[in-house]
Amino acid sequence: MPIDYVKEGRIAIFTLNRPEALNAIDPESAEELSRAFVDFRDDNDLWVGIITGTGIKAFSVGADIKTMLPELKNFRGQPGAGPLNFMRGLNLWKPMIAAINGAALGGGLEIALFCDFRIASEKAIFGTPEVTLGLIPGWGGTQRLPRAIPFAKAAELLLTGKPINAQEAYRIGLVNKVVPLPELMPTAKQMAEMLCQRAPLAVRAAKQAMIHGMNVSLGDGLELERTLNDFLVTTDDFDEGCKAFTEKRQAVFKGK
Ligand code: CO8
Repeated sequence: MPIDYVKEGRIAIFTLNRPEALNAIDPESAEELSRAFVDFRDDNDLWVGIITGTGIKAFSVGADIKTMLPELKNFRGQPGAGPLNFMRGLNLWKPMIAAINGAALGGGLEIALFCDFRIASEKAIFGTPEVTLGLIPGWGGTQRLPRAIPFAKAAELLLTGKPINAQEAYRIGLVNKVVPLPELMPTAKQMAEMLCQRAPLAVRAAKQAMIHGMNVSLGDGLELERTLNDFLVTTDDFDEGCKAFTEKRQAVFKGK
């Protein structure tokens, strides 16, 4: 299977699993990943996702140049989420962590940018080599990268296609943390478990407010924040969070 999708308690783990092609995304991988993302989004028992790659060399080197890129001509002119675009229009508000075990290039970096947290192994590299192929990123990279890091650094990556190493990625704020490879998944799981202790509906509302808020006026963003909080104060988890604080104990959230 090009995508390994497993559920561990409240955590979903997606593993890009085509090591013979450095975990490049072919049409079958895109379809499987799309199905797994939808399952994760709709399964109430799952609260946090981790996405990683098989092997020590690559997280993912992006779209499969041999089998995926030739398809692009067939899908010209399709607005919104085309059949090859498995990250668009998902409205996935559950937190996602990218555990970047190696090269994250092109669409591989775009998958990492789709996530909220990026943890990298020391040997990981990051880049958008699409301009070397006569293309630009097509899974959100031109939009998410300049929102994630300073514009000049995004321009350097997007316009030159030259990769940067993990230390530079940390320095410019592209990744949250750099760890030795053996500590990568334990660190990602530790972060996921910490997120699972927070009120899940509040975590999702915070993500939704951040992402929508980046694209609207401050006034509209503040209104969205108010609307989300109007909903959160009606939840059982809000009552539980306040009660647990008063009783000096850890809150037990249910996502209700
Ligand atoms: N696609 C298909 N196969 C790949 C890819 C790829 N992106 N990258 C590597 N491979 C394959 C190689 O062909 C090779 O296979 P084989 O042994 O059968 O020849 C195997 O993986 C190992 O690769 P290398 O021998 O090249 O390994 P090296 O260590 O020498 O080099 C690199 C590693 C530097 C990562 C090199 O493989 C490379 O430059 N790869 C291309 C990376 C790239 O350009 N990625 C961008 C792809 S385009 C993209 O992601 C656009 C996304 C948006 C699409 C929009 C859709 C709607």
